[in-house]
Amino acid sequence: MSVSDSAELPANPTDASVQSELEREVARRRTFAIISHPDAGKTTLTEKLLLYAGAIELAGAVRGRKDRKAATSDWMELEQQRGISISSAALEFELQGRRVSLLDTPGHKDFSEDTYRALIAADSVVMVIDAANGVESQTRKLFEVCRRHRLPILTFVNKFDRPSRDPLALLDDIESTLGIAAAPVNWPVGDAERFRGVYDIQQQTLHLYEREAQGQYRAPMDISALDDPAAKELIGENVYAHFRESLDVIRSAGTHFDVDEYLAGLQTPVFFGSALTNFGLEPFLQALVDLAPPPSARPSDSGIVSPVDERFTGFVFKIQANMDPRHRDRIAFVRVCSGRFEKDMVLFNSRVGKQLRASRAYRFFGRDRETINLAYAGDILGLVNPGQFAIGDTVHTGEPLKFLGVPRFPAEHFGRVRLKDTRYKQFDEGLRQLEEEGLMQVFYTASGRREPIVGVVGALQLDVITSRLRSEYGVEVVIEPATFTAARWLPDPSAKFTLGGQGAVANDRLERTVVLFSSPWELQYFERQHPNVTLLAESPQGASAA
Ligand SMILES: Nc1nc2c(ncn2[C@@H]2O[C@H](COP(=O)(O)OP(=O)(O)OP(=O)(O)O)[C@@H](O)[C@H]2O)c(=O)[nH]1
Ligand SMILES: [Mg+2]
Repeated sequence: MSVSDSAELPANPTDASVQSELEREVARRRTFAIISHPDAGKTTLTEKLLLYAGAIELAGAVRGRKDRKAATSDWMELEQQRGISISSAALEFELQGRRVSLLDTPGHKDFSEDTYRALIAADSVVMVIDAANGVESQTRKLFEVCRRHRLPILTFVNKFDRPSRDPLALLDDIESTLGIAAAPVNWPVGDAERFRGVYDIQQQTLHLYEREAQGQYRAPMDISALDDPAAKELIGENVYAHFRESLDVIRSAGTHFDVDEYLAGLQTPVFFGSALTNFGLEPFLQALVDLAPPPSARPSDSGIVSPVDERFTGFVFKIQANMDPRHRDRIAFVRVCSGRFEKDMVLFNSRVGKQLRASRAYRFFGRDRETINLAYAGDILGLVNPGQFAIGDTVHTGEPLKFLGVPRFPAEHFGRVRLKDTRYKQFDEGLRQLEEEGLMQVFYTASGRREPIVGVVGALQLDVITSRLRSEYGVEVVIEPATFTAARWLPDPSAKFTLGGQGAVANDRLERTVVLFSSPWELQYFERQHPNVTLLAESPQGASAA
């Protein structure tokens, strides 16, 4: 789904006289995803943006002491144990008259399917770069997806409280590695323990910070002029001289920020700071409010859908079970693409052609939820999902339509799940619900339904399955490696074929035939031997040919 230029949005979100309620509400929505290589600081930055937006009073930590509050967006038990994000989290809050929806995504490649789907739900992106590491491999891959969808990108170069690369070299890295113009909006003063703050290039002011012990509260900040002797003294002669030198280079020869270039995805404004110590956060948050675009029009199979189109449309980009241990329900996360959602609305799901009443709708703040009665294009809406939705479904009122392009990746890692106790019912229910989330695919071979094969995109997801079956369904399993590398559905049940080697024939939950191949070579051989047999890399409901 690419961002289209044809969105006709009113320029002034507060000009009530000429706008409908729908236009006003859409114009004030800002929906963005935070992306990067693992560990660059997405979750920490998310937490601090919430702090600076006033959405939380005390910032939690990704991996802290036991008595320290956890980060809002890493709410899952396994995330807190490991100090990494596993699943994307949606956070919605009000800020300066805007309705902001933020998606914190996992950086690890094993969870990248979830990240790609969150990107599809966003209108713009925050790209985080570790100041010591520069542009890393996973950032590069995610950037390519952003470019394909023409998503505007703001860049935050993080961890300047640690020894960092030269800021000029970092800009150069962004430009040469990613092929996008990088326009510094502010410039760092010092690094590591001599990191003092940032200089706002446009406003020509120095923002000098003091460290706040654990970064739980806002860091005290002073604003002064570039030549202020007191500021110079505070910064220190050497650091100041070096900073001035590189600032002069950037002011004379650097890329200048241009909002249209940013919105077109041709340029990324770059901010420097430290999410951990709360340096450089308010200028960044302000830029998000000022620069990030409102919802744009989106292509569907029946033409471009404008966000201010009266009818309600949206698509499911994520399903998550058991977010709230008290409710134990399954939530379908819907990105609203047009119109106005009302509680109890009768919606259609274009895949199943059935109507349903949206009687329970929520907005989310990490794990926390709030019942809502209304939502507008741009919002991330949570609908309680007793098995009605699959990832990629379009929900709508009015004439049928489908939004395309919610990615599904074929499984590449396989394991055999063995139940270690007798709670078979819970085991089966857990597998079914986690499969619905898109965490894995489940296949049954001759050894029966008690020892299914699961297929995942990244091997770490096997750990997630084991952990979540234990904590959410109360069943102990072990997952042993299975030597398959690909699964392919056979849409024609009467297709004749022979399978040699280590491959296996299995069924999915709906008794459809799936062939499990033990190597890419075996798959290729099969295709050559059976030119008339159609193989699908996805289950046939939302299938694309392999
Ligand atoms: N020194 C320093 N450490 C930071 C900063 N920001 C984050 N960290 C640390 O870096 C580690 C990773 O931070 P996260 O916020 O979990 O990174 P992430 O990008 O969300 O990681 P994944 O979600 O697993 O991809 C944690 O130990 C953080 O405390 C920073 O500005 N300075
Ligand atoms: Mg994270």
